Amino acid sequence: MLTRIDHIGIACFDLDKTVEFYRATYGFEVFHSEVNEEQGVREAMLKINDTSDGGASYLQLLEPTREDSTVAKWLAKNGEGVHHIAFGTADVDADAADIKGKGVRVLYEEPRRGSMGSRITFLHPKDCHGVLTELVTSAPVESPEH
Ligand code: V0V
Ligand code: CO
Repeated sequence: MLTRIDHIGIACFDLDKTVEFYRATYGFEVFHSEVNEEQGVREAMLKINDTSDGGASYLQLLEPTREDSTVAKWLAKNGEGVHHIAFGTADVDADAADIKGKGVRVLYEEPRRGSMGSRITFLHPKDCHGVLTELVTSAPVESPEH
């Protein structure tokens, strides 16, 4: 079951400048940043709010790390802007299988590694009324060691 907006992915040419815009304009701070080589992105997660399912909602600012990445290709065609929306679920495998059964193309056979150790997959934008849609299961919160 999809229980929250996990994040909105925003493609930009210059991550540092875009982070600074969100900080100076809205007061949002970087909660986490990382490079995901497989996806070809450098990203910053700005936490907007916690959610009732124990997760959170973020803005995900994305800068391409290589010319042949999906985000570089998209930026060249569209310029900066909203690139994808991501719904959070406790079980990305089950939701991806369910949605695939409804005739929507799921892009990965198995979920891949996403931000902060999450497991992610994508739905084809052409099957989703023009919106690249991601499904995310967050990494479990580590219980404190005794
Ligand atoms: C492409 N299209 C889009 C789109 N990207 N439509 C809406 N939103 C987007 N973001 C349209 C495009 O305009 C074309 O339509 C058509 O789809 C085919 O696009 P293409 O440019 O030929 O590109 P493809 O087919 O090579 O790749 C498109 C897909 C690719 C969606 C298959 O971008 C992909 O695999 N995306 C999933 C991975 C990803 O985006 N990773 C970056 C974020 P027309 O012109 O033919 O009508 S990584 C992330 O979010 C992480 C790590 C995380 O959350 O943790
Ligand atoms: Co994303």
